[in-house]
Amino acid sequence: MAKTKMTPSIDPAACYVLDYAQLMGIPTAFTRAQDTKPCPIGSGQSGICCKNCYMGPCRLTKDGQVGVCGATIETIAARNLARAIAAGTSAHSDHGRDLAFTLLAVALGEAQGYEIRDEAKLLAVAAKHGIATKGRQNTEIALDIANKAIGEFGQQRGELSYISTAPAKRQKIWRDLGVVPRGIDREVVDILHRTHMGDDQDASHILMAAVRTALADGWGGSMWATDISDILFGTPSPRVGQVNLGVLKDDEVNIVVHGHEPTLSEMIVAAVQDPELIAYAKAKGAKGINLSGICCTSNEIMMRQGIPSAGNFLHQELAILTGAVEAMVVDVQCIMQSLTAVASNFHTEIITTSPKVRMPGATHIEFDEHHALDIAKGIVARAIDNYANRGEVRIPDVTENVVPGFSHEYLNYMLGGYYRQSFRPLNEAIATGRIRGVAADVGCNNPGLTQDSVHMDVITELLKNDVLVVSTGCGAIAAGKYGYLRGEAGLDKVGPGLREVCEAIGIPPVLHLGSCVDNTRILTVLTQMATEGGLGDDISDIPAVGLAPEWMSEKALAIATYAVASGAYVIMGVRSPVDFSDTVSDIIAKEWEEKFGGKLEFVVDAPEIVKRTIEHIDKKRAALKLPAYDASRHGASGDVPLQDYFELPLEKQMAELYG
Ligand code: SF4
Ligand code: MSK
Repeated sequence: MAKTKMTPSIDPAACYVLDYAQLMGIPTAFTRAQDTKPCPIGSGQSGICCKNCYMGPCRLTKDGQVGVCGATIETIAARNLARAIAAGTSAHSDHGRDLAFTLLAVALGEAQGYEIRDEAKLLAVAAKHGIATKGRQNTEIALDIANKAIGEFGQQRGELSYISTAPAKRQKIWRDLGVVPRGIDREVVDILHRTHMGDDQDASHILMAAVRTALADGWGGSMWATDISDILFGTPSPRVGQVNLGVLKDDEVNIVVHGHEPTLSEMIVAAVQDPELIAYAKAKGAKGINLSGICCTSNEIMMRQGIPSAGNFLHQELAILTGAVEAMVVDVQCIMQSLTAVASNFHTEIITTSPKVRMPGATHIEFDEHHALDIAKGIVARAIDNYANRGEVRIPDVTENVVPGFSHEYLNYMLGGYYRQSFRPLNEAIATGRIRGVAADVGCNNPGLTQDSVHMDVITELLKNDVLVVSTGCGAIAAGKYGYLRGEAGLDKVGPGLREVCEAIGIPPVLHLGSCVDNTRILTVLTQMATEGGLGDDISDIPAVGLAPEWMSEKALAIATYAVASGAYVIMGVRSPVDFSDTVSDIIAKEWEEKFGGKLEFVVDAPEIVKRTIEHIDKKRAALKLPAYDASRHGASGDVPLQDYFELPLEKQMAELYG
């Protein structure tokens, strides 16, 4: 096994555990990423590869080359990107479908342990979809919502109903361009069909269909997933949590949940609090049962229950390497096949739970929402039994406090108060230049980069420049590891205007909005900012940028595409999957910008990502005729106290600031 040549991580907890892996000769994604050269053809850097039929595969490495069927480089690049977007859409949306079936079971009284925890959200979601609520039982409303959601997966004609919640101008753009999704499954199938050998051969046309599919994710399957999760498990609001491997306990039974779906993990949260199981753990010599999470399952239960996070995507193997994990319970997405190989060096049991996911070497205990609590208790008991098999442990003493839970609903309340819920103060802080703009730093870790380094370089620089950062997925966990999700802490690194806003409202400089399906919360926030007034009337008018600097999954491409189609400028890092085709690179940047007002670019270096982000924000500020950003106007004593300041009409605020 090769020694890691690149610094594997900026996280001291990761480095500590990786040193042990190195010593023991246990391979991890960090070493494999360096031992395995990515195929330059498959990655789009030095060529392009098509394997859509068995006359190929066709590897095109020179300009003008075509495949056996005559397919050009741009056709193949567009088809490959479209298929990745369809795969990402299918993963997010299938997650939404499973939640809809759980809600259906709850409505029918068939789901053990679940209930409708958030009645206000139930009513709000019903209103969005035109479902009657007056004089009806919650279960009746939930039944209609579940059936509406399930129906949208198989819908063949018409429009997905969340489309009508986008800004009016955006809806018109989509309708005029013919990209309004008809049904969620239909759009995924459409891409698989049109990219089959001998179908759509026009790169631009293929990619417009990919946009429609991505919109079926962002304004369809993912939005259903977020809303139904909130109905069943509660809409997140800020709570204190902890992140990093130090959340594992050396004297308790450690259970780590990993994947994406909150359905089973919420039941495990309930099961670990069962007095009988706690007593059972004590009888086995442990001091208690300690639950933590990895990846987006972790985000789901940290946002709602304050359950600690053992880390982001690249921490999944590392948690096992501590020797302290009795059971790692996985569901769907982002689960490395290497987990069982790493676990074979320790006592850790890997437990798969989804009917869709089996792993050789893992124990399969299939999840069924009709008996969820019993299944969760069985898993916890199994982990307790495994405690006796634990050997030496090495848990790095590294944790950080975090305050996650900034749902769109909480932001509304936080900014406007209970009686005047509103995004106006945020819009006004941007309009006056206290906040220069907004950036969403989202997405994965990628072992081709130093873990968390680009997330942190980008976030740090943007905060210094008074750019408010919102975050989801593994990017949010990264921000948490380095102190940016800690209430007022970290504000010494934040620009003066943003700092004032954070101090006045009492928020961290980076707002954790949830898991990767919860990028839809960002769409909702942007929609409300666009309709609130003062920042134009469409998402594309807002001084905001989407960033996925360490992305790795197909879901990230789907998210980026629906964000672009919604009007956002999105910059992804790592490398471009369409690098070898200038035509396709131009379509997703220039052509999409003309059509949607948003564009997709791939930029590797953190300073360049920051530069383009700030340039875009300033360009949007200028287009809105807002005052140019000037940090020297803020932060000095003598400023009008922010709360009073927000009470003034916008013209007075401008006069206050600019004379
Ligand atoms: Fe080659 Fe065309 Fe078949 Fe692709 S579809 S593998 S380019 S022959
Ligand atoms: S888990 S998709 S590594 S964000 Fe949502 Fe993290 Fe990316 Fe998976």
